[in-house]
Amino acid sequence: MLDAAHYARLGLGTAFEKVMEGARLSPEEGLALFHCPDITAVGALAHHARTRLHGDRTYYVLNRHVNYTNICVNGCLFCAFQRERGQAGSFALAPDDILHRVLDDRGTPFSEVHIVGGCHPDLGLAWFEDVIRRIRAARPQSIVKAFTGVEIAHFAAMEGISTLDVLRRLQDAGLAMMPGGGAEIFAPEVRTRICPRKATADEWLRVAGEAHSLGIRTNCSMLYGHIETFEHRVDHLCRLREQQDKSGGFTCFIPLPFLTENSLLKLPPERVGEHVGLDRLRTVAVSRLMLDNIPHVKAYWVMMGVKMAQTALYFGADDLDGTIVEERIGHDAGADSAQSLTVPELELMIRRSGFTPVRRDSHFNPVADPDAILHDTGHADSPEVRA
Ligand code: MET
Repeated sequence: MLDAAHYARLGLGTAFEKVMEGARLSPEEGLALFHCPDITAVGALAHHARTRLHGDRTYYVLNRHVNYTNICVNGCLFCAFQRERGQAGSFALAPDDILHRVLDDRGTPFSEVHIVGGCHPDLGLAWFEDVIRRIRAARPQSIVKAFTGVEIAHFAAMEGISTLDVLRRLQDAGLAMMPGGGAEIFAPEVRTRICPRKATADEWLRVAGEAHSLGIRTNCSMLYGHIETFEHRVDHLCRLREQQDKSGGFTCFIPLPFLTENSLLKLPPERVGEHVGLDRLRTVAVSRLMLDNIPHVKAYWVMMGVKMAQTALYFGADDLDGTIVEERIGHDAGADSAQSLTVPELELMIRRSGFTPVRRDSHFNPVADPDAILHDTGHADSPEVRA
């Protein structure tokens, strides 16, 4: 499969050699991978890189998502989740609602609470500090992974303090890790069209670097398949790679396909549905190959769909994310996946794809005794939840 002459014929000779040597690909090589007509050749190269890093292991995590509000001042054009305050369908969970969700483990105690939401005009930093402290007290066995760089920048603007101070305060309250959203596409000519009010690329990257400097590891992402070009994708990946060279705290990259339902961002007819499946696989593959300094690439089953996420495991992805339990952002945009997957479903999904499932914690450490977490119920059995 990995035939040097074939890659040379495809115009990927130097990319092939560099991947074999573990050397860094140039932006031009990244672009050539996006344009290469032989997608299986691109996938095989990414699979080689993935296998060198992770063997046949495929990771999953026991987690629970909480989307605390869809009220958001940013109004990004691609976002189907956002509502104005007072608009039909808008919601904002009270701290007790969040705690109720966090304690509701549905029989599978999770190790990670993943919290993101809209940039709400009124919720101040003290509100979030209090929520995190209460979650930590209620579920000490779960890591709080919360807030994108965009939300951190929003809190800082609201409070009139620096993003570094916001991060310090949230870390004191118990924030252990940050998810990777809000990166979208960094290139200003795209960013100003799809999310003009959102934190800029420089701000997002600066917050990531600040978090890393405090020992808060983060994920990173790219929203693709809308108005951006392959050049914009390569530029985005290169900027993440440069940031990782500087601050080193990115754990996992998540390529997020743009889902078109309920979005104000209308695609030109020639782009709608254009090779959607293959483009998703190719983007996973090129990401794996370009991001030589980011250990993990996620096939996020919520957005990709289960079958495509399984296929992506052969195109460079090594993580499927997790149990999720309840999800709004992707589903409001038309994701047709389930709300939740159970541990047996995730394990079967991985085994049937030909990989070895590894249950992990938020930092990708294998959970040594998978049963330990199932027996560590903490406060999860509190009457409040069972009632
Ligand atoms: N508002 C945040 C962002 O845009 C979190 C995701 S949207 C719920 O990054």
